[in-house]
Amino acid sequence: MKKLNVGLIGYGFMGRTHSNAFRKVNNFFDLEYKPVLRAICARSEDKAIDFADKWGYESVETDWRALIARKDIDLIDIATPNNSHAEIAIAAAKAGKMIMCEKPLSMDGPEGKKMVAAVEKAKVPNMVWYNYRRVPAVTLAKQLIDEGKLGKIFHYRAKFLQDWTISPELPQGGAGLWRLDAKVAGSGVTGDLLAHCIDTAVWLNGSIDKVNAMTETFIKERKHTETGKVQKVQIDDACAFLARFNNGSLATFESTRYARGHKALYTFEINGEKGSLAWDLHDLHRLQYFNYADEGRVRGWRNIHVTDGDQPYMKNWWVPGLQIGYEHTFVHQVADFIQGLSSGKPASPTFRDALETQYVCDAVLKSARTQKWEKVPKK
Ligand code: SOE
Repeated sequence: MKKLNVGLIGYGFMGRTHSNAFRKVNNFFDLEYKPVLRAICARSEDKAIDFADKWGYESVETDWRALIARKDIDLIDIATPNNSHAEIAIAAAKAGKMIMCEKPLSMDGPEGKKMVAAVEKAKVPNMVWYNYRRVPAVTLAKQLIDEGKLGKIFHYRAKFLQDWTISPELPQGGAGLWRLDAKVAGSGVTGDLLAHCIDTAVWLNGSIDKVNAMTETFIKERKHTETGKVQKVQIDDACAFLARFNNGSLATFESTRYARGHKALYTFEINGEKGSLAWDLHDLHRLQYFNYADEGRVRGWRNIHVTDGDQPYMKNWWVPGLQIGYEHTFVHQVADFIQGLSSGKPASPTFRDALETQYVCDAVLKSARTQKWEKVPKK
């Protein structure tokens, strides 16, 4: 097996999901390459050492430029907050490294465009970690839609609901809370949560033509962890938007961090002429399917337990009936990335694919400001 030497930047929640995936992928998938955890990079040396010990990285760096300069690194994995993705990715592309970048790709569309130009100019393999595409039930939804099982699609409905920022005492900024700081995150729920919904939606149902959005920031000021001062909150706490897809279907998208009782309730439902599909992250191994062609007496919603060997990814795991979970989606992402290296057919979403999501997010935020329908620019 060839070695794929990984240098990870960032040690937070996403650094853990990615590291776990790199470590496990060859145990479950037969691949041409084996990721080798060469180095973890973090500004704090203590934290980097601690992370390296826990996850088995061979070395640590405290400067990402030094990591990128290393000859023994093939792939740079970016798991840092959003405002550093572009600088790191562009430098890594110039150095000829492959890149896997945490979502969202960038702070906004124009920045994402520069990242796409950099990886395409350098011809380096690249991918963005929109992991929910690789939940087997979601991949099965994609297969069913592509096979025409839903027929013409009329409606797409998606939600991503959380409740972790309701307290006004919660500060903004710093480790763990940078998602509340617009300078670091770019936006609030739009870039953090709706970006997932948009990525899945565009993958399943094609491009979005235009959007009409509203946003709200419920808590207007929060103490900033880094300055200690009470500062204006500039992210969107909640966002809801209407969309028209190019295929003529109508959509509603909603996300908030103020839906008391919901932790990560990502759901979608798709209604077509011949059938419907529904999925729920809290029950991620199930896909609900309604097929109008079924005999009338037994027609109804099927609750498919996606654990069988002929369902996406599942032959690589346990035995039929035994389900997998969240972390496996990241393992699938690495497996597909590596298969893309071997086949020369890059796995999606590439930076270019993810740029489309960025453009939709920009149009959503613009529409919330203008209170008008906004066209999504072509990528
Ligand atoms: C936010 O709480 C968050 O961690 C997102 O940043 C992730 O992308 C999402 O998958 C789960 O929720």
